[in-house]
Amino acid sequence: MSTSDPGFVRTHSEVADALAEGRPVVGLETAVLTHGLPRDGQPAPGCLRAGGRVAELIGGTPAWDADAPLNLQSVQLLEQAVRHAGAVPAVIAMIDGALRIGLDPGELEALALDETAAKASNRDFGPLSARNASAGTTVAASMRACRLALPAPINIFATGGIGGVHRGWSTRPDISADLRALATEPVLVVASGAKVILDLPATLEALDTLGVPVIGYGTDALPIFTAGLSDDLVVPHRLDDSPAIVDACRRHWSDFGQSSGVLVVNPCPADDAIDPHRMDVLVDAGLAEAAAQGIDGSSVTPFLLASMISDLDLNPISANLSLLISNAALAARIAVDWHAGPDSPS
Ligand code: PSU
Ligand code: MN
Repeated sequence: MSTSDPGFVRTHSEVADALAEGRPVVGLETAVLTHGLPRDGQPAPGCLRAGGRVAELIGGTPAWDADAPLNLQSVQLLEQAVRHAGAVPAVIAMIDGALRIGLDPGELEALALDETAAKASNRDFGPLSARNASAGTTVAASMRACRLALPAPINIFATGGIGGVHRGWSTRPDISADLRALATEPVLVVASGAKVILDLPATLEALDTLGVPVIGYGTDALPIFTAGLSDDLVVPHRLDDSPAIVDACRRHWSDFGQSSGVLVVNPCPADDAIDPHRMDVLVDAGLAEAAAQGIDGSSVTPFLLASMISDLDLNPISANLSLLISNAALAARIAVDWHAGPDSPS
């Protein structure tokens, strides 16, 4: 393992060198590896076709191995997309009790195969570390990790969809710590909106209350994760190119002295998106089944994804993979433009 600092927070040497030299770095989470994407399964062949969107963003047709774990290959494609755009990927996870910012390939593979890995939010760091556990990190946990990177914080991070306000919040206030992290950690997060199983209008309201700028990348409508764009939900701001997003963030943090995160929402590429009305039906059916089986809390998303994957003429993996890669690539372009600016603070 090559890291720059001993102790319970360690930045990988490749990431630390890039941060020291002011080169672009993009943080990536691993809850998607341990709890979001399954180990078994394939994207639809069309998703990986030569000349398609995924191929364009990773700089070649993906060398997909039908026998290797889907979750591992997906995160490897995210790293590839970040590198192709000219930035250094920093995959964040807890490994044997240490919070790691950047992993070696063997460590990533071991985590992908580790069925005992926990799902860590930031509240879980201390207790999980005390028992030397390994865990995938949520958006909240990964944003904290970005701020702990040495020798300088990482300020750009990509994920699939953030956590938010769950349906049924008025009887049980299940509100993701991702929202609190967005309110308090000055990190730009690129996501395709929030998880579809959430109460999306309530999630947008909460982001508003918390003072988090939500910026549609080339869209006025809220992206609904794998289901394309909302018919009726509007985001407060729209910016159409990466330099404008860099300007907005610089001014938000430096000129206006604010310390919240910034959420940039990027729609799932249209070719791979699932029809939103179809998605509504599937989510409702999946949630009802989860409730009937007594599944709740952080187990709901993996259950829902599995229930959709078993729907034979639908392949949510293609949509999920496609938006993850698209978000990683956009975050990397923003990171590159950030460092190409006139004065390039970290
Ligand atoms: N979006 C998905 N699948 C996921 C997640 C988001 O489609 O697994 C993960 C992200 O890591 C996010 C976390 O930070 O779920 C939020 O979980 P919770 O609602 O338990 O805070
Ligand atoms: Mn929750």
